[in-house]
Amino acid sequence: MQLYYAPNTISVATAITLEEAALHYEAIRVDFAAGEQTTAAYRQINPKGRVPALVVEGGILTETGALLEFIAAKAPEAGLVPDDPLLAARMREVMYYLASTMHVNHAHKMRGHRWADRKSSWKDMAAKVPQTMTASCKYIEANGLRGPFVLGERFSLADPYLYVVCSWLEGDGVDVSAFPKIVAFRDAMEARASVRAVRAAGMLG
Ligand SMILES: N[C@@H](CCC(=O)N[C@@H](CS)C(=O)NCC(=O)O)C(=O)O
Repeated sequence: MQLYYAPNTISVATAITLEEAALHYEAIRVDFAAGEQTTAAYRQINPKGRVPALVVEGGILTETGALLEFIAAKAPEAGLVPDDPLLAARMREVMYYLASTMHVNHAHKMRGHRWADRKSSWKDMAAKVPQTMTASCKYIEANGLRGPFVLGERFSLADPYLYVVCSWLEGDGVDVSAFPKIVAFRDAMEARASVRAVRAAGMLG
């Protein structure tokens, strides 16, 4: 497999999950500073001009949630999705929230041009990010984290996803000291070999 990624972006959640699953992959860095994700060549890989994209036997997959589910299905022995339907749905409840709300809140800081044409509107959207990300943290702190991990003691696909989103909090102007469960969750993730490996590879930092 080949993972197209950029450091500190949501694509790193896929790298962490590949590490957790002990699946071999080649990491290919997309140069955001040079706008490589917007080039015609990269759009052949991901027509959305975003990372992650995962090249697998039979095609190219995009969308973090889909990639994580694919990895879990390829490595069932890693136990990344609970068998219990309620627990599995709880895991996805957090993943869908991250994809549809919290990541989108974060994107308003740098990517206002997606939603509005006036630069003054971009500034206004960016100014709102500390507030919307803090609101998301309140939700995660109260309802998203049942223990050290999303499902309590049990690690699942929601954890690498949440971890990468939570690595953006300081940059998004969130006072993390108000969220002790999130801080403890980040510490628990940072102790894992998977996170250490992607950090050592320069994907986080
Ligand atoms: N829903 C997508 C979102 C992907 C996404 O927005 N990735 C960002 C990085 S965090 C990106 O590639 N941005 C590049 C750009 O907007 O030019 C997923 O989770 O895969």
